[in-house]
Amino acid sequence: MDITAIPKNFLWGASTSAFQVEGAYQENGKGLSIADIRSFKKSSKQLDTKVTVDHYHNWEEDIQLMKELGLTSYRFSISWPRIFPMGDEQEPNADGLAFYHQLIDHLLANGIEPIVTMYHFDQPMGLIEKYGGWVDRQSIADFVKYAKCLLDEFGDKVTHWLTINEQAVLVVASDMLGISLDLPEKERFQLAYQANYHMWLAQAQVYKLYRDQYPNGLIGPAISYITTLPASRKSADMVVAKQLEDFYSFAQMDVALKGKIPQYFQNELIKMGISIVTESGDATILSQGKANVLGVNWYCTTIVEALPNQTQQMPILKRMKRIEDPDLVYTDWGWNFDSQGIHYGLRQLMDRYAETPIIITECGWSEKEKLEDGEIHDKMRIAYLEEHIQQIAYAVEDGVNVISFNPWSFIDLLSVGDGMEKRYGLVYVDRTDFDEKELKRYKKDSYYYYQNLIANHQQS
Ligand code: BGP
Repeated sequence: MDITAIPKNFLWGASTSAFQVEGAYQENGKGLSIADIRSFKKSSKQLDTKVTVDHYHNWEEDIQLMKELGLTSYRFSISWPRIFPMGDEQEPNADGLAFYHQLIDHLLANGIEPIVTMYHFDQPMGLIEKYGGWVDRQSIADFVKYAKCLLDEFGDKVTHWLTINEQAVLVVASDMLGISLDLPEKERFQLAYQANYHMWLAQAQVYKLYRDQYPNGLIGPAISYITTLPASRKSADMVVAKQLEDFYSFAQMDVALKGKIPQYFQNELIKMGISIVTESGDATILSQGKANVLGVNWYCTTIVEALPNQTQQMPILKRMKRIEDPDLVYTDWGWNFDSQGIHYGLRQLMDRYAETPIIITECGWSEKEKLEDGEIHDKMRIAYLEEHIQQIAYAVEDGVNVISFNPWSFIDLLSVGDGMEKRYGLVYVDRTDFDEKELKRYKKDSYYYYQNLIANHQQS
């Protein structure tokens, strides 16, 4: 392994999100979010958000584990309903703010740079009940009010901000926005893409707000980037791969970084029969509020093949199919291990956004795991980390401006789809879906591997 191209001031981190680690779902004034409600629907089958790994009460121990690991950054999210329990209050919840003040202060005191996500899948349920959440234009003002509150409180100590996590995932899994998956497809996407549009306007206002006040700080989105590869060298496969990747990942990045909705995205909506309600002045809002850092959630590649006899008049989602590559290893949940994909993906980002700094906000390998004599021998996770870090180093060598690596996840946590069964952590938490036990933390083999890698890199 040769990672000498990675600069000495590189941030070595890890990642989590509030509803997946905190627990304390109703403590000290916290309201309920759509992530809570969504998890309660599955409470009889798997872990929900009520306790998870109880980071809310174990944050000091968890930061100690980060420090011992040698982390120099930690990407986490602030729970929106801990700050505005229903979403529409005029004043924030002081206890909520106090929790994050102590967390951030403690991280900084331990030499760990906080990378803070404002909204990671957990819009307050109050806003969804009141006016439908992001589908309503009022949601823009409510998000901007929340973001402004965070910037007023933490702007002097946090210099790395992420606005919205994986907006494209919210659109596809629209129940995370409070839009029923049972609606007819066209109607569901009509609502979801209107919500998507409102999120774009909201984040643009927050970019402007922050960059006007803190010209040296970094702020941007955290985008799900699924590098999309053609199944063959046939141009038909290459075109669908390009169009899918553009529609799903690059449209989100283009809006945030270039301040304009790309034509290829607008064309897709027309093909889908979707029309977005806009107001005059919206284009100016987008062009005046641009991100200056790119958060990239990168796990795997996807491979697509063009369906026969399809015309360009059909939406991209109907003109291709995803296929598995027999040469790649897949997790039990169908995510491949394709490390050169991150090198290729990062090169594409440089082609498109030049030297814009990039934070790898998520990247990780999931497994079902069980303690063996207090140990976890997570060989695949170590191999995944090693190969992906190597490929990132190659990309850096090529000139890509990656500034921080934050694998998913620092600690075992509630998986969005699969409860406690699907684990990603460097730190194991001894609990199952239904048996909380003592929530004891154990360092996995990957923890020691990463600790060693960071120390060697810093000493070299
Ligand atoms: C990303 C999310 C994370 C995380 C991860 C793994 O989409 O930003 O919150 O959960 O994917 O997904 P899952 O939990 O479904 O395995």
